[in-house]
Amino acid sequence: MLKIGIVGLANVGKSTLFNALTNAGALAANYPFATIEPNTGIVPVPDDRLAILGEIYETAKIVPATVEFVDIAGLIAGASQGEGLGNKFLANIRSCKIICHVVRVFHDSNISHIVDKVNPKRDIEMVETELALADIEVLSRALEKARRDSKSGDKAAISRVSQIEVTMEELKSGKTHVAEIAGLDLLCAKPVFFMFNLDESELVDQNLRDELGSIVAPSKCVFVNAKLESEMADMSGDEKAEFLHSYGIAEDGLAQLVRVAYESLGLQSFLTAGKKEVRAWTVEHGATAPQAAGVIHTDFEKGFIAASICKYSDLARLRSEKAVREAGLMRTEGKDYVMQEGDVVEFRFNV
Ligand SMILES: Nc1nc2c(ncn2[C@@H]2O[C@H](COP(=O)(O)OP(=O)(O)O)[C@@H](O)[C@H]2O)c(=O)[nH]1
Ligand SMILES: [Mg+2]
Repeated sequence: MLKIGIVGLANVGKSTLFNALTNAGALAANYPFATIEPNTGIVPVPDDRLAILGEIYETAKIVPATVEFVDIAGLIAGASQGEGLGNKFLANIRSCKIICHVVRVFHDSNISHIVDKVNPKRDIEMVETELALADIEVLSRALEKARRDSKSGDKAAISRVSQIEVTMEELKSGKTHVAEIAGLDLLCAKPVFFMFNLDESELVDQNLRDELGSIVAPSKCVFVNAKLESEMADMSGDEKAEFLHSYGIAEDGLAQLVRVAYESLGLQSFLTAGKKEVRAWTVEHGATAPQAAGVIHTDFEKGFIAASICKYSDLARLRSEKAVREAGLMRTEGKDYVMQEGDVVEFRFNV
């Protein structure tokens, strides 16, 4: 499952957002250390296609793909040194696939800013510095070990020493993104995207969006208002759509966030559908049919024979598998087939 780690300074709206996204009841409070234990929540990936497939296949069982969010306590300067909440919560994001960096843009004199006032660029740099410092610490430990191992003349250990040294230098000289080193789960090696928490009144301000986007480019970003997101958390689909429309917004925070996380990681979804259930699955771009089968079950990959595939758009238009077949739009694909977004698939396999 895709695991997304939420980071950012304290009081930028992480827990408010996390609550809205997961309804998990994390504590949102005007206090720097409100979220002391990491909170984990699992949420369905929004996908309108599933309900339509449910109608076509006459099943009520709809299983969306899921993503996991980890909300951590806010970073303060010195977090990597074990001040405040220290390394403990930074360790919680090492297991995440991607980092969602939440940045405060909203103004509210009642909500204290950890430094002084709203300054997205400086805040981003502060968090990046803490992440880099935390990685430098991990690298220092790994370097000691690699140096010991290399004493025997072991080639792999010797090359690891230089790899670690190079990466440490990069981070010390201010680079914020580095290549991963096997086994270290470096925070600065993870893909990251930014979530700007804007004032309601500035949410659709295109100039502001462009300005913020250029701070973080080429990383992707999304724009939300955490308070609106929490108001939407309890709304039905129609109500939410109307609410979004009234603010001139196309997608809610979750939909934006998942879309951008998928784009950043090169992920796509495929669908399986039948009377028993309709379900969405996640694979990387470029995955072959057997690899996609392996997402469902490792045995499916090993025993892969073929896949019957049609496009979701054809199925949605023609309203039945039979009609798709009759129109010649159902294909049989072999082991070299590269999966496409929106493929509706039935795998054939030996077990
Ligand atoms: N005005 C305003 N307040 C917000 C917004 N987002 C969060 N807050 C408030 O800021 C405080 C800190 O939020 P929280 O989500 O706990 O921040 P965290 O420390 O990053 O987890 C809470 O009192 C929230 O209600 C926002 O978009 N606008
Ligand atoms: Mg929090």
